Amino acid sequence: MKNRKWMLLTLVLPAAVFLTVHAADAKTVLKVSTSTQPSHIYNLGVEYFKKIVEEKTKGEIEVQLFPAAQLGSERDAVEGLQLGSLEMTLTSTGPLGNFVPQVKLFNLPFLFKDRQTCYKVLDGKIGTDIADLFPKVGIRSLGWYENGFRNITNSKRPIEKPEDMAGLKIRVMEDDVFIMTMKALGASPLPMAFGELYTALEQKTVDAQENPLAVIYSSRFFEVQKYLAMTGHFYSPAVFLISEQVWKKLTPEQQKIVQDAATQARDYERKISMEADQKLEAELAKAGMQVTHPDKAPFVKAVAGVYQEAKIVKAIGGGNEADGKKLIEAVRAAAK
Ligand code: EAX
Repeated sequence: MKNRKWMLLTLVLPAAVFLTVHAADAKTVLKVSTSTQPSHIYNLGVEYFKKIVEEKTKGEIEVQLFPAAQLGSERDAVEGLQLGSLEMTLTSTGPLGNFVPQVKLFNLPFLFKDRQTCYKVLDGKIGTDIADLFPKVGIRSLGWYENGFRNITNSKRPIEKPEDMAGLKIRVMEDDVFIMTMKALGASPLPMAFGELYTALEQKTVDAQENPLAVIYSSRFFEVQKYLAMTGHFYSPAVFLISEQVWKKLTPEQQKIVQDAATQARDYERKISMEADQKLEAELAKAGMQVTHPDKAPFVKAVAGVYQEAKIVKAIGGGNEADGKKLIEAVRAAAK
């Protein structure tokens, strides 16, 4: 009896402790940061990804989602990935052009006429070539997701034509393409992180903002904005990113599971984004917003000059204006 006790104390117990500790060690936790509310399509997409990854890796990988900018802004998230202090983020291309200038291509106004063209370009050579630049700055793309076609809301007046934008203080994402576009429409743009936007609208620091319906609805902007103009002036891609150093620590099997899950979740997220666009205009009208459907042609004409901005075209070409022009033409050709 005494021997058995001794055996237990000297052999089994340490072994059990060892296994428990190393089981915990073996588990990889992937924290994912987003800027939007839990009900937003981004987070539904990440939840979809989480389910597949945790099932396929039998719990070896745990995905933890932090929505609503709990871990900081989209720019903070990208910087966190570069440092390795954060593992993943699903972000708009808003701040991304500051890390990989070629991404500004996808920030150009009225670049895409419909979703099929977007996906063809993003999932095709152009989108893949640009995504392949990311590891150089310590991040890796797992796929182009969707934020959506952006529309303008404001608290001042209905918008039917570009002239109605005159003098509107409008919040934009932090990139010069958005700033120049709003200036071309006669508004006065204010770049600001998304997390500060609701308060800025509520306190009337700004009169207006622009986002896809899914963001406007899930962030309850209808509480602080009266007018919605369905301009669709930017198609806003999103991108699901992982820290390059985190990616390199995964086994080849884990990398395959993570990439496959990200691709499945991308298709799911795009589907629910399309569905959101179909149903949310009516929901926003029911919530009290006055909706207009301006003719887009005068807006397209008013912002055409942005495509000639040397600084932007050069950035899109990775510092070479001729390459920038070629890329823009290539997208336009694909969009035909
Ligand atoms: O990515 O900043 C924005 O307006 C974005 O659309 C939002 O953060 C979702």
